[in-house]
Amino acid sequence: MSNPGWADWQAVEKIDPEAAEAILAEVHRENSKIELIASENFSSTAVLAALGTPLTNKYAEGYPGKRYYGGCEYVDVVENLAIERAKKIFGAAHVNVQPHAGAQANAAAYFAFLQPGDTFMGMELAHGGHLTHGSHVNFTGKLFNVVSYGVRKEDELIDLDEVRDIAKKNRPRLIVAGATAYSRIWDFEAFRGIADEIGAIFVVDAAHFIGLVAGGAHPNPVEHADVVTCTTHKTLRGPRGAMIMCREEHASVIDKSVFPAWQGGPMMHSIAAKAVALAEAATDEFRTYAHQVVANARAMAATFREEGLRVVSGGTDNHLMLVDVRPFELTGKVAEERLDAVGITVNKNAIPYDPEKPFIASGIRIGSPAITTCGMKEGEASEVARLIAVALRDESRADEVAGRVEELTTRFRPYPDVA
Ligand code: DSN
Repeated sequence: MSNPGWADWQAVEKIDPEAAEAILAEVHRENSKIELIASENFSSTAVLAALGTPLTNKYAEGYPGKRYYGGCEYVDVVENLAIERAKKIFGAAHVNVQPHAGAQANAAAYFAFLQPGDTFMGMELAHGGHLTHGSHVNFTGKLFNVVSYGVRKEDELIDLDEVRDIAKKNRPRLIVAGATAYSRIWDFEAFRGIADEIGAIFVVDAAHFIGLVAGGAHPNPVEHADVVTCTTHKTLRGPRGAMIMCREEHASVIDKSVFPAWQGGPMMHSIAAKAVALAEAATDEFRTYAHQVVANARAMAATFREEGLRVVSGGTDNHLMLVDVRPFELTGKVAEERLDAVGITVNKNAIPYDPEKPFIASGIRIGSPAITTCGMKEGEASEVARLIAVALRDESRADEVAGRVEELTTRFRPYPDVA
């Protein structure tokens, strides 16, 4: 097919040189730093190309075949492609690919079943949960009566007996499992059983690990949950956005909750890019990728332990880990800054029962999805963990670490064709 020619970079440079300069600088940053933020990844050039298309022009409120605007025949095709691909990959009965972001997907999922004032149960933010799992600064904390579960102090794992006790005592109408900083496998079957004991809706927020599910490197929550929400830009490696999957019996309330309750016109360029990402996620190459993400995370956790840092809960089963930097007498904030100075990007993160405030924190969160996209395997992942330990232990070796980061990013970069 001929290139229709709309991806006209020179036009951006001509019309808006200031924005063009900042965009190119960001691509250069992505190419030249080691990216370890667990929620970030690098989309393929196919996904990026689909994002930059005239589908951004189209209003398509409604759903395929039932739109409020004319001219939707081609956007219907791309939305159906995304839906059918997601159904096949995850074994979902019903899929909605319109949520603009994870928080909007969660809002739509919750309000499909809840009214303001209802009791809602999710994971405590300070123990790894997300803002939309009940934080008092979020709509969930403001609109629902929130009860939270966390991890045990002794082993930093979710205590299912405690989850059951809290659920039975407070009888939430909806329980959400999922986190932004939990490195272990969730027992979805046990959560399902607890939800069933009290007649609650069971939602899994799979935003972080959905790509591992797609690649067969993580259990599939779709088999157990009433509703699964996820983002499409983390381990799934698609465009920034989200999806909701649910049982057939919930299809109508979920669709109505996304549109017209929570959103207006869907972003059809983003939905087209979701379709492309899901085509990629169905390949053998993606399966290999997902397993490598987990292997790399495990290799990093082992190296951190060897180097004397403490990995929360002792290790990882997925794509991320929390590293307690107190053994090196540092805070998460200082560690993040020190690593940034040598070209390694992480985020400071509270660890469970953290004595520090969240903006200081005692830990850093490390994720392997982005470096794995760049082609790193266990050897390089371990080396990156060792470089982190060196940079944190001995500031005088910063130049040596930065030099090695430069060598690694010359070989392992997301967009090698962009100078
Ligand atoms: N901000 C994401 C993360 O970093 O985990 C969650 O939305």
